Amino acid sequence: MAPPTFAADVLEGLRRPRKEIPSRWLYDARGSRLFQAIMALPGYYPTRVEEEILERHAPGITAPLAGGACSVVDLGAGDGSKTRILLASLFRRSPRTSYVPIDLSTTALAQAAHRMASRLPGLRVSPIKADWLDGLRSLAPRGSAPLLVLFLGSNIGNLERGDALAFLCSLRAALRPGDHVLIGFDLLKGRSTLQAAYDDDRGVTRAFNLNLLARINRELGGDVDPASFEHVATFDPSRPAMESWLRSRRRQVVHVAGRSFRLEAGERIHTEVSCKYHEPDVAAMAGAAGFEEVGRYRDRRHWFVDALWRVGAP
Ligand code: AVI
Repeated sequence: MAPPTFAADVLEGLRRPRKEIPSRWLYDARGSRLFQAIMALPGYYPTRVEEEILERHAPGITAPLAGGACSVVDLGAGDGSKTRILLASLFRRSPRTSYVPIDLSTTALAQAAHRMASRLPGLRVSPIKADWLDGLRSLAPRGSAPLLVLFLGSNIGNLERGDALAFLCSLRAALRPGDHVLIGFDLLKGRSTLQAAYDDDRGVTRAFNLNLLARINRELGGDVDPASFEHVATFDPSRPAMESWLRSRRRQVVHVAGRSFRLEAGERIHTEVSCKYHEPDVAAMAGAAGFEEVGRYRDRRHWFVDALWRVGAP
């Protein structure tokens, strides 16, 4: 199946009764920089709590793979700071460790590769520019070294629950016995904490979301006035999830790639879901996707879980 394009996703998404644009398109070069700024915000807790988990548990997490050769495959490497904590721990005990960041963003890949190579001299780094699963599949045929696949930072939360399970099943199918995955799940917590994380008072998340409209203008010849939209973050306890929207401040018609789209005053475009999990969901997902759970690592406040799963013998 051909990969989705920005143009097709935007044109199709704006035609729907509930207008929506998939969150993957938030990450152009400016969007990636803004997301890095979000990660540094005091209220965006996921970065710090996951760092705390990795600082405390890196030796335990990497123990099943320590000693021999191992490839650490990083899906959505971000700025690489969390991966570095794990890699440093593993590389100290296993000098034959290699690092394989996989990302669609050339900028993110170059940064991750450079940062890791400079901080851990001697580490073999082999970046792959691809969709996560395609990149992983492109590793086959590979040597006998087991993989440790990292899917950190609650990236799984940006997939609807059904899509998350489908993704994990595809991930499982691309791996072989002895491979491990480490996945970050953001747990449900108080509403005010969530609200502050997804609608910060410095306006960085607002700029991140509105950048999508600037990207539409730039890349798809749009005439959308970003000032005529506002960033809205809502909490849906029934799922549970935080959701991001762009809300039209007025009734208007916008043009994108030669097509017209009408928006009512107050009408919203859905741009992102960030699912929050209950701890029992984590074990259930491991089983449903065909993994064996090896360990579950939490921060002191139990706000976040990094789950270590293994592909068992057939
Ligand atoms: C990348 N992802 C895990 C972030 C999240 O928390 O859902 C994206 C984000 N959107 C707004 N703030 C952060």
